[in-house]
Amino acid sequence: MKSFEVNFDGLVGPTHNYGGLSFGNVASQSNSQQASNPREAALQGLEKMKALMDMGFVQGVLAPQERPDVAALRSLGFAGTDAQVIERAAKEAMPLLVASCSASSMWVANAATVSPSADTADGRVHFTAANLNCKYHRSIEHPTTSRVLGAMFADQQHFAHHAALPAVAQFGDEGAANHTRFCRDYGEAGVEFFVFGRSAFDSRYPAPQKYPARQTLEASQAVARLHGLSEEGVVFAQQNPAVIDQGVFHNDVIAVGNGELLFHHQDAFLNTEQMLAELHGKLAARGGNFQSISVPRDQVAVEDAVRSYLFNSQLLSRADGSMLLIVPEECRANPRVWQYLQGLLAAGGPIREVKVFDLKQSMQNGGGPACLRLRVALNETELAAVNPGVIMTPALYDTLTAWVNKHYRDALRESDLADPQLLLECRTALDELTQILKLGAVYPFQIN
Ligand code: SUG
Repeated sequence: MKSFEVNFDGLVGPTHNYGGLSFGNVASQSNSQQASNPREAALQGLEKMKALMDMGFVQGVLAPQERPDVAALRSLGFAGTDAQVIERAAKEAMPLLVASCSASSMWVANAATVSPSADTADGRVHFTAANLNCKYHRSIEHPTTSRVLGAMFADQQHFAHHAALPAVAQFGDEGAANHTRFCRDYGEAGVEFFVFGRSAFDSRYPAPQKYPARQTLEASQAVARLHGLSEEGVVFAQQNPAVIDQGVFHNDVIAVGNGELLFHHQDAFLNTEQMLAELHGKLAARGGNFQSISVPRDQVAVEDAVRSYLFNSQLLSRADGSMLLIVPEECRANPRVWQYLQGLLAAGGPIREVKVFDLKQSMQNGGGPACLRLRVALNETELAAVNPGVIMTPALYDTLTAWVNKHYRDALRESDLADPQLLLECRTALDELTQILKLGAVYPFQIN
């Protein structure tokens, strides 16, 4: 049976703004308070989805969340009508209003961890929504994420959904941003690679000094257990704490994997040689031939990787078996990174083509091409069981583009977030979106 890696991209929500909310994420902190352009952000994301669809990849779309999250503000003690809740939060606790307005659910690599059916004990595709509990503005995403994923992958014969892990730092889970899967073919059993930043219960593992390590070993282990993965099919590895302290807040800022290939920075991991040997051995036992490309620090410094998001790229397998790398414009703007990429192509290895996309609106909050997509490997039967409303087609692209142009503002500043009109605009837009994507009622305003 044929199988595919389907990329579900997060559609940027109408409140996209630069809130400076993510300590440890250099872009988020340095662009704080700048005016954003939600319309441009959403259109940039749609362009990427369309381009991949046009190249023949199966492309999906993942809906944004209801923001401002009035229910979250109510749970923090702001009361009255919805408009009063927003007004009071703006007056008494602006940072909480900003957090409740974040469109951060666009970075769907953090929505969940997904294990394909070939890897799991019960032969279903498993999803665990990420608790994202390191940052308040992201910790409020998972209940809606679970409902949206449930509406996209509803067939219980093929899809199993797990609630987010306990919402404490010891089980900090950031989803697929710290998870990659290696395989010979998407439909065959593979090796799932879980990368953690620290251990919550074992002090022998080092931890970063300056910035938080968002993913714990214990969270990764729990997800692997929930998904019914076998010991032969998993490898756990620790991120180098020194790079977390340089702004690598997720492993997908410094490494990306696909098929039999891991593309990573020399300084990405601890105990790299041992880890690569384990990956090689486990994939070989599954009939695969693991390969890695290590980018030397003297060609691309960690700082250049963080600024350009070279590794936050999408590594895609083309029909002829070669690979394509989707990178953000910032890679072309960085002479060292661009030179490295030219050399990589000239070397004639597995990566044969680099395509550049303008994702500046998202990049300014630390979200590149890979952050914007959730990968779900599916066989033909499973793909047929996915809600067809969320699979990108030329008609859906046109409809979504018109929907964005109709509903989104082209400028948003912090002071705009207090406008109760923004809430109404968002709800009107999202109500229409659930009809376009055939999701049913998934948002708090539709349910309560
Ligand atoms: O969690 N930025 C996100 C970026 C997530 C990127 N995802 C991956 N690497 N997979 C984060 O730090 C910034 C929001 C703000 O500051 O307005 C933010 O949440």
